[in-house]
Amino acid sequence: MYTPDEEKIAVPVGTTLDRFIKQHQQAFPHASGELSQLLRDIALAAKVVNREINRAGLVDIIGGFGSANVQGENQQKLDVIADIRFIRALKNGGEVAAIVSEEKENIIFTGNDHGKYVVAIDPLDGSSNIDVNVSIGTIFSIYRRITPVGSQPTIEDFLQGGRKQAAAGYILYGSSTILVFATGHGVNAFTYEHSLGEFFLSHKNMQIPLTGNIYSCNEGNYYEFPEYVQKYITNCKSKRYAARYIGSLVGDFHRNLLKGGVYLYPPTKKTPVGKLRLLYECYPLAYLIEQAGGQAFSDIDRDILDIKPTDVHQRSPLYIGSTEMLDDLHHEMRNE
Ligand code: AHM
Ligand code: MG
Repeated sequence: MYTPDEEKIAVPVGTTLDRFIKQHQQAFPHASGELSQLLRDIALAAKVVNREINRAGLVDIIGGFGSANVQGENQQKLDVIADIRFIRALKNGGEVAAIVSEEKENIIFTGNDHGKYVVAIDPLDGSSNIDVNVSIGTIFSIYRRITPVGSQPTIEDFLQGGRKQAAAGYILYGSSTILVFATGHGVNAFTYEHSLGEFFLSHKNMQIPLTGNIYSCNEGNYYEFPEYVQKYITNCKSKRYAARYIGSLVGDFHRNLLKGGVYLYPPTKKTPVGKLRLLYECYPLAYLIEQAGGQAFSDIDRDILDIKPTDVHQRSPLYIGSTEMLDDLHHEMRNE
């Protein structure tokens, strides 16, 4: 048909998210198509939110919304917009029976009682970075419900524990927009191509380097950190590691996933149980990191995915990243 030289003129565009999902359908848990559709719904909302974020400076959607969310934190307008967009997409998609959102105190029932899944989501994470053009993200976690399909879901559907996640992922709205997710068979990333309006497979089967030289934490809280974290940070400095902290979990996580590193949000005096939310911040990233060959723990008991949750908005300390770096931190914990 065409010679190899002719073929080279038109560079192939690559694998779209849609084609990838179709090709890997059999590898999805329960493989009946609903989870695939749910991921498509999330991708659609991500495109819309990406559009809103990109024009944020042009229209009046920067700044505070004038209310506080369930955590008592001031909501930004974009927080609210992202919340509406994701919830609407998940409701309209039909596969999700209920949603827990960082922005809403109570479980949101979608009315799709025949949906087989429930979703926990932080629609826009890194709120303090929204107004200043710094990377922000969306984090999501998907469970197959345990209550009978056809009935109204209950809180138990959300409190199954991190190991029961059917899929999890995030969207990073950064120098480019990237959707990263796993369904139990490795972590893949899809970069958004604006002009075509499609996500394309860009990072296949991602693995975090076993070790790295980046540590990410809010060092302003240093004097409030437990002693083992202080010691660990001192070790990082003595090894001349790089301190890199955006203050957007998704951005810090993504960089460390690619380059090797560790992210720490220890308990502090202000937040003795940690700041980050277990269901829609810690669990999904822990699920991804495990499949990418790293680890995540919350205390000496190591594994964050094994924590049995009791509340949909509960918080946890988080240490996540390259295995060998976390082994060093764990060593400091044991010696305390
Ligand atoms: P948010 O959900 O209100 O945006 O809070 C979560 C964010 C994370 O993205 C980030 O890693 C952390 O809070 C930053 O906290 P701090 O400003 O205390 O360092
Ligand atoms: Mg958040």
